[in-house]
Amino acid sequence: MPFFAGHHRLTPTSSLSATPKIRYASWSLASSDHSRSCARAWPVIRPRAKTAARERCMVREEPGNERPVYRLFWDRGSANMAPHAVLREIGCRFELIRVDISKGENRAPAYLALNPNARVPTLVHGGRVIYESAAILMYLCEAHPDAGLMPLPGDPDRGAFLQWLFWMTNTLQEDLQHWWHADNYLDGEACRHEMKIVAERRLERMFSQLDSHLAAGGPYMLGNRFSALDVFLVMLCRWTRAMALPATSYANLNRLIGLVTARPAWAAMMLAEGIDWNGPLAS
Ligand SMILES: N[C@@H](CCC(=O)N[C@@H](CS)C(=O)NCC(=O)O)C(=O)O
Repeated sequence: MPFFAGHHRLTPTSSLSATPKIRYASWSLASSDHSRSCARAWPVIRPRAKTAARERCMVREEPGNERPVYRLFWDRGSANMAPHAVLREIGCRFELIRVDISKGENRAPAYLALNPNARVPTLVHGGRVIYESAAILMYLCEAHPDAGLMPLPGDPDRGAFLQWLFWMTNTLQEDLQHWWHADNYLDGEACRHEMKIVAERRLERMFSQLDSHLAAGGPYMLGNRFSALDVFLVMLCRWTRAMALPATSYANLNRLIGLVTARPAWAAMMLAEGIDWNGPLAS
């Protein structure tokens, strides 16, 4: 019983929401039988024995072994896009569980028990819960080295991979947050407006920097080597499409966007999330 670790367990509910081709189970957390005796941090994640109402989104299903390996809590077009596409690149079994931010489901106590930041994505793997899209990305890539989606320790490209991924998540993504969610930072409308202007200016510089990097050594962030970094970057590029200078305006970034969006895994992710490049954005 290694994962009797917290206060809740995940159970499916009977309602299902429809999206193209795939239906996703909605979810709830119920008190664990073991909640009183266990003090560790993470909720217990245990599906009910009967899962007839649950339809899983899995690729490469193996007969006789249909349990999803991973559960990804997501919303349309959100920071889950990259981990979601990477799950499909890897080809492992997984289940998508929608957290509808527009309905406040990310603030439900059940979800907060998984991710106290009230953000998506969250990945559940066995009894482990991981949030932060870049961390999930690395976790998946390292768990599936055969997929070749990131340079592992000892690989000369590893430093560049880590550098860019951390820069993207703590610098580029931060300014995208300022642009989309100035309301998270400032109270006054005038201040928010100014914050958006500054963020957009900073983003233009960052996308120019990326474009120069790709011009000098593309077409991918690691030269000729496709990696999860490219998927992460293209996710962030999509979030610029309502800006004066979207990422598609930069020739080398646009080439990268073309390469990544042509991949079957990316296309399947977009279809499953019910979005296109110009469609709805939750971020
Ligand atoms: N640094 C986090 C950011 C996640 C994030 O901001 N997710 C947004 C959607 S893209 C969210 O859940 N927003 C809900 C809210 O702020 O209420 C990550 O990369 O996972």
